Amino acid sequence: MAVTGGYQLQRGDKRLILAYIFIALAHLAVGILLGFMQGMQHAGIDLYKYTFLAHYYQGLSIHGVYNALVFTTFFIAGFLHFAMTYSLKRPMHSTKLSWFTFWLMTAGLIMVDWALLTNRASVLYTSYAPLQAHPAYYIGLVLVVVGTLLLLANCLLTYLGWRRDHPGQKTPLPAFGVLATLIMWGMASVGIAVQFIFLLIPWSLGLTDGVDPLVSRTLFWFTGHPLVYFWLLPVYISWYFMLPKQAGGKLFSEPLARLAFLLFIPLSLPVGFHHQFLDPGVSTGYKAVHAFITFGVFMPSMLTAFTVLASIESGGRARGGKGRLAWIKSLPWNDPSFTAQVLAMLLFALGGISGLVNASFTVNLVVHNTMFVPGHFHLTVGTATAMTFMAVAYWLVPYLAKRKLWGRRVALVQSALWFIGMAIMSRGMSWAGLMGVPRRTALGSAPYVLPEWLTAFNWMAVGGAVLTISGLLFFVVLIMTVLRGQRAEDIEVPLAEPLQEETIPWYLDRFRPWVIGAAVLVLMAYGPAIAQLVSISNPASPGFMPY
Ligand code: HAS
Repeated sequence: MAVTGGYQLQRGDKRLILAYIFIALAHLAVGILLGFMQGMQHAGIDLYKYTFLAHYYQGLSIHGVYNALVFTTFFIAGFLHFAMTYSLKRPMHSTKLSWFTFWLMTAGLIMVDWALLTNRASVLYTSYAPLQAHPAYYIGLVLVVVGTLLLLANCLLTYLGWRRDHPGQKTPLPAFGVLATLIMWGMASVGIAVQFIFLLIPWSLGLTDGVDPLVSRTLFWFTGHPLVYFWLLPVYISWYFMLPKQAGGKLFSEPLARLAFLLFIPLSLPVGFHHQFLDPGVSTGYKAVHAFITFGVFMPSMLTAFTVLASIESGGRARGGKGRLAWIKSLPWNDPSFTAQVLAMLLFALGGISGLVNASFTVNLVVHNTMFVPGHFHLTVGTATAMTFMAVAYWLVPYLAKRKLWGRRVALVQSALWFIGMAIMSRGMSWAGLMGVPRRTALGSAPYVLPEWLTAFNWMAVGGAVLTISGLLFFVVLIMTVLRGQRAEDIEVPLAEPLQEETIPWYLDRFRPWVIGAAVLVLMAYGPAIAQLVSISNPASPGFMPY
């Protein structure tokens, strides 16, 4: 695995990052098991009755929140903390703030865990009103989000300190990626902050009589779509700035990499209505605007596909590979961290294409609220994000624990199984969706299941079972690494250099113009639509806890 940048992380930083990763992975373990139970339920085998869970929807809520919100957010917090300090070669501006952030997020998470595990928050991960959860759930989630904003503040202060000490120098690339991710997220979080603090929390506490589900959903998706790029950009930090080194090559183009990250700031935000194409009360014009911008946010990912592939090719050729495609054979396929990320990319290409299907205004009528959508997001967050984070864990945990990775071959099998399992399961889901199978439904006990759906359900169950085996192997490898891995002081951190040292135009190393651009675009694409929704708002819906 690659050369170290020479900076030694402080002990406290290492502990903090390990703590974030531990919490993330502990929740992922539970999330994966619940995913297995869902797959079985769809195939008609009800495992819930053997557990303390009240029903399918409690299991589905825990599965979604743990995998999509908790695993991602805690892993990202740890990874971004690492990337920031390691690439700027300095500790965070405030160690106290770093630990306060961690404990605040953990306190919030304990509230969320309690509400979910006691069936007081079976509202699914989207928190759609009028489904109502216990106030602890909403307050807990707010604390987690506040934690991510404190991380942003700490990173900004660290960056300003670095800039003062390094006038005229370009921001090191991983730190640049961290800042782009957190700045985009900071802007995006406004929607959910307003929704939770002004609507859902007072409503769940009984301080207000009702809520307007449409306003609540709109605020949710204001944050909800950029949230997926909060999950994706840390992946891109690894693909752009680390993976080329693991491949034995260099980053193909620094300007393209910077441009991709910066484009996500304005383009991630004004697209939320593509989740609400079928909602009444939002004008068709604004939905169309969001559809167009969604096609825009597809572009930085296409830039990524090109740049990352070219970077990997530079590795294959540097390792002696020749020919149009024969260089692929020279890549380090025996490194599980590398292989897992390339496999993740292959499935992410399909996830991206299914995203375009979703984003197409009229085609969305066919797939919305069907199994096609879980088919899409298991290829994106379930593969691009989850598999890349697993791959990062394969070098980051050894680095932090000062132990060599245990069971390299097991880790390779694990990566291959995640790829195969996800391919089979998503195929089943997408196919089922196109036949009209609804999502978020206990299909195994639904009376209206058509015989032609059953084969797709079996694909989903088989894929889910393969994924569960892969998940178990992942935890075996990490636990054995920490307990039994060979002691090693020199685990290297892969940091890629650009292929060419280039002068970068100022706007590719500054965030302000992109933040202003984002604010203007958001005002244009959302402002009048939200003002109109608020003006006709009828906050009359009581809360329902049907499960
Ligand atoms: Fe999405 C729904 C549109 C990306 C996650 N999405 C969801 C939901 C989730 C989610 C969780 O327009 C469900 C929400 C819910 O519960 O209701 N999505 C898109 C589009 C993109 C997209 C256009 N989504 C993501 C990402 C996610 C994610 C990323 C998580 C991480 N999505 C939608 C829409 C809906 C939606 C609608 C609403 C549907 C509905 O009706 O409810 C784009 O950003 C995708 C761009 C991606 C690409 C792929 C680039 C490929 C790369 C790798 C290539 C490298 C290779 C290397 C092949 C353009 C970078 C090969 C190497 C060798 C060596 C050979």
